[in-house]
Amino acid sequence: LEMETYMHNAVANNELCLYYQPVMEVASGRLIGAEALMRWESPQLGFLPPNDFIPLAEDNGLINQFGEWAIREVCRQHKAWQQLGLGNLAIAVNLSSLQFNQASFIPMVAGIIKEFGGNPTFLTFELTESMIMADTDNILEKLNNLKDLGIKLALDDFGTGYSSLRYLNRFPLDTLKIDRSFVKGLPDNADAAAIVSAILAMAKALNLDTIAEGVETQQQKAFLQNTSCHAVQGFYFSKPIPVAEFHRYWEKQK
Ligand code: G
Ligand code: G
Ligand code: MN
Ligand code: NA
Repeated sequence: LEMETYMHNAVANNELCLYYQPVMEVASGRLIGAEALMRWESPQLGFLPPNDFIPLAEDNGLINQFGEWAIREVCRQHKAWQQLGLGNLAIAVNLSSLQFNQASFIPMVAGIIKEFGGNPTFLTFELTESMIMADTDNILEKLNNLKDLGIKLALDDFGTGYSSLRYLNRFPLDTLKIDRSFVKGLPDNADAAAIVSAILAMAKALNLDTIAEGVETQQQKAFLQNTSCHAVQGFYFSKPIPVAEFHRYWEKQK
């Protein structure tokens, strides 16, 4: 397979890059963080979004290398931003379940954190419901290991999976990311409004932070403000953008 051949050299040839989607605090309207989203700029295949190559990387195992690259890259980027005096933004990275289930995952992460001096208070890992619902007994231990390293944990696409509500308490999660399929119906769709309100009330009761994804309109933002969602991301603010563009976005809203 042609793509597979090129994929093996993507990290070595420095062809992967991260786009950053701004995350805004609802109450203040200020930029407080970003979600890092991988792209592959292949000289042979062109510019590829993650849905075009991550499934294959999960099949052939290269996701481990790609995922390790992404974690190191956000640590490097955060350090560069601090050295530029740009302040301390929270940065989230997506994990794939294959990567998370590797025996070497925790030592790999610990090694990167150590490379960058420890205490990564800026760093969040985004997990999916299926990852923490998997039938393996060391998941809690792994999540605790990540927390011990100082990493925050967010549950991505919340509401679309099969998570039992007791997992929200049992696992050391920090943040729920409300899936954009619910946000899409706001504010007029009564079911969407009820579901989002219920998730926000539950998150508050369980002391979990909340980020709503896929916010595209002022009306959606207003609904989330009225229901005390903590943070939002979506095309209304910005799509995921390259670092240079992200710098301009950051400067502009200061
Ligand atoms: O950026 P975009 O919205 O096209 O991302 C599409 C999907 O790809 C999302 O579900 C996102 O979680 C996933 N994705 C993006 N970057 C990464 C990454 O670095 N690692 C993994 N495992 N998934 C990613
Ligand atoms: O699964 P995950 O939440 O990581 O997916 C992030 C994906 O959502 C990326 O592909 C990103 O481009 C996309 N995305 C981000 N904001 C919006 C939005 O406001 N509307 C839509 N339709 N997609 C969005
Ligand atoms: Mn995500
Ligand atoms: Na999501």
